[in-house]
Amino acid sequence: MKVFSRLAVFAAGAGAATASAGAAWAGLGQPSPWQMDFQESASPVMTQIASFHFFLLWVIAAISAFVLGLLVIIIVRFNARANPVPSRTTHNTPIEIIWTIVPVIILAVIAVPSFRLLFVELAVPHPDLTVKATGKQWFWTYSYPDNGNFEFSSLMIPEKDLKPGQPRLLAVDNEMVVPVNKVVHVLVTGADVIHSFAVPSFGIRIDAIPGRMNDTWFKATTEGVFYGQCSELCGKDHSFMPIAIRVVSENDFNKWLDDAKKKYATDDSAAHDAVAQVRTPAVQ
Ligand SMILES: [Cu+2]
Repeated sequence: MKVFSRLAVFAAGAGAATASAGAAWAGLGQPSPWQMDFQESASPVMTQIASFHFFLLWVIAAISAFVLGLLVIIIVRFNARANPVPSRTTHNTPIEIIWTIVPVIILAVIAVPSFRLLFVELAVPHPDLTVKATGKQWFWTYSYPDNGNFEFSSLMIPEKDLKPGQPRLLAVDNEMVVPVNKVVHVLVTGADVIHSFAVPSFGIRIDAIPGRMNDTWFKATTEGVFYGQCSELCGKDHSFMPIAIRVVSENDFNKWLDDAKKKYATDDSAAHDAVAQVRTPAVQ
């Protein structure tokens, strides 16, 4: 009985968490223990992805409940004992028309918001700034082509060097920094093999392909640090090339830009490349 009461509490908790769009158990910008849902949204695109997801969840739940209901009716009313002489009916035109048309209507109802969301994700609004992210084995470099064109590498902080508050496998030495409430156009490419640039709280994920420039965008609505990970198997250190984006006020961003222009004036990515080569022979 104890198990059942615990299960009931768990189910109630899960229901409450789902009802509040998962806010209770989902981290903002990073995963949280016992997370049940998406990470909390910090961009208009992710908000739309989450609401489309919950809309679909209701559609799926209704269809599943309907099918389960039909099965229960058949099992109870039409088993061999309850219904010893079965009907020999093979066709019913009205029902056949209904079970063709209703699924078409359901698919159309799903398709409209689905395509609308796809266009929102793909059509980049006029950007306030552009950042180019290049996936390498196994770290990211970021450059700011319309703000001095400096470039810097972003490497994961090893577990032994983590400071309090820095999440394991996610914190990096040099974060990508962007201003809050600005449209950031992200150019994404790969330098060696295919990587993938993904930040759950912004609802972005796009492949970083050598020889090709992909692009995506986000508008961060909250200040803070938002983490993501390479999301395309790219070699032995695939799990150790996190993405960290620090969202700051416009003032702080301009201050950071001034410092960064000096700090990264000399291209240090070549040095990092050399370090990466020594540390881990590239596997193509
Ligand atoms: Cu990768």
